[in-house]
Amino acid sequence: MFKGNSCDTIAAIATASGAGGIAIVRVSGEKAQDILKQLFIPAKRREYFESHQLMYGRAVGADGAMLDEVMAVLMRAPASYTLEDVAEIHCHGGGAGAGAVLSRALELGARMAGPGEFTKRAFLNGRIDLSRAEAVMQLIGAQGQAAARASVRQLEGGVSAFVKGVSEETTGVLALVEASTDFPDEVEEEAAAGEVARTLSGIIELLKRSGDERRARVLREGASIVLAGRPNVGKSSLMNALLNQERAIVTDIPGTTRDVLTERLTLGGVVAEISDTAGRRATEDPIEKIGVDRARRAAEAADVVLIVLDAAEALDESDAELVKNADERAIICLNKSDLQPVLNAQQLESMTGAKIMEISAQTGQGLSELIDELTRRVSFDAEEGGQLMARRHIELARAAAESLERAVSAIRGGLPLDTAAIDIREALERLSEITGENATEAVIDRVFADFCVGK
Ligand SMILES: Nc1nc2c(ncn2[C@@H]2O[C@H](COP(=O)(O)OP(=O)(O)OP(=O)(O)O)[C@@H](O)[C@H]2O)c(=O)[nH]1
Ligand SMILES: [Mg+2]
Repeated sequence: MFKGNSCDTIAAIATASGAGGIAIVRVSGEKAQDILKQLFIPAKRREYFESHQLMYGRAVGADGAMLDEVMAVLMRAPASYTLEDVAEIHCHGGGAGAGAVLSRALELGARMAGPGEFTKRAFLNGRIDLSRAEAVMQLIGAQGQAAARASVRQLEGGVSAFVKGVSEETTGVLALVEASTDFPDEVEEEAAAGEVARTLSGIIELLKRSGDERRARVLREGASIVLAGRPNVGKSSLMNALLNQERAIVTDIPGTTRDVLTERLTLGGVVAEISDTAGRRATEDPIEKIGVDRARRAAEAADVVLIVLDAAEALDESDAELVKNADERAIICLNKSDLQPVLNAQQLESMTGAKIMEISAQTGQGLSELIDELTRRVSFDAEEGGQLMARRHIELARAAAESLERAVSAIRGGLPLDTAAIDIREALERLSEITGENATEAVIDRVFADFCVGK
């Protein structure tokens, strides 16, 4: 672990740019207190720079002229975000006042902070581990409550605790491996090998589950739901009904929708994207052709595919193809079930194992059941421990699992137990990179480069 350059003092505007109630200038480092005392004049003398005491007063320039009317607070080390002396000056929003205050802080000896540099200091000074620092950034960018909850859990140390648990178990296995090589007379190698392989398999399972990329992506970015079906079955009508707004154009002319139309939808606290697409049919129209092609690609990449059929019409070839190719992502929506039925669920059941729901986009029949089903599919128990969210963590968990798999196959292949030790150590190494214990400067720089300035 190396230390930050604590002699230098950094400053930045910590709030988002643009109009807003307040804009905060944050200063951290040895000179923070000194800088605050020079640029801030409190209205009341008696509350003069007590730590963690919000003060009212004026921010002034070199000539003593007022830059802004502000509130200011000094947080003395180590009780601060960075563990250093931190000063915050709360200016009127809009950026002009904060800009002037920041310039003054720079004149007084601070330097402009890089992206995430305050949080980086919190990490380098040992207040938080790397996974918690990353949680701060995820929380800022969180889409929907589930992502926010997952970030908060990570901020509270969920990832650190998970990594610690897995590492301890793996270390236990390593100890057994080492004992069997160091004291061959006392440890029965065959029995030990069996136990090592079993325990490692359990750990591998756990790592793989926590590194499920699809669940992580759904948490980070939201699930994608795509409507598919032939023209005129009511895809756009269903999109509008689910969104509760007249978003897509609906007409009785087949081929109305030409392009992919995407909107946001929140289902059980998870943000999802729903896309309406062009009805699939063979066509000579070059524009429609492109639309149909895009529809196919959108459905291929989706987390959930809503296959829409017209219950008042017999199944045609393109319907049948969609139904036959329905996989576990599909929900078959038998739309227009308010009309005299020609097609029913029983007929379809023999063709597919996919979930079939009778609905009407027009009357709203069956829609709440469909929404429940969608919610169930896009939201999983985000409270469940151990789901990693950040790409970096997932890659490391996967690399650790691969190392352990090599260890298991060496043991199962009858190789001496100590050959597995190298792979087990490697897995432990990868795990410790998640919390940053062994992170190199390059890794740390990469993590913080994605942060915003001022955080
Ligand atoms: N009775 C009834 N009519 C419906 C229902 N859903 C849609 N329609 C009608 O079916 C026609 C086609 O609806 P759209 O939503 O435009 O169909 P689409 O699948 O988007 O069609 P394309 O964009 O051409 O692929 C319109 O006249 C709708 O009013 C329904 O549940 N019941
Ligand atoms: Mg349409």
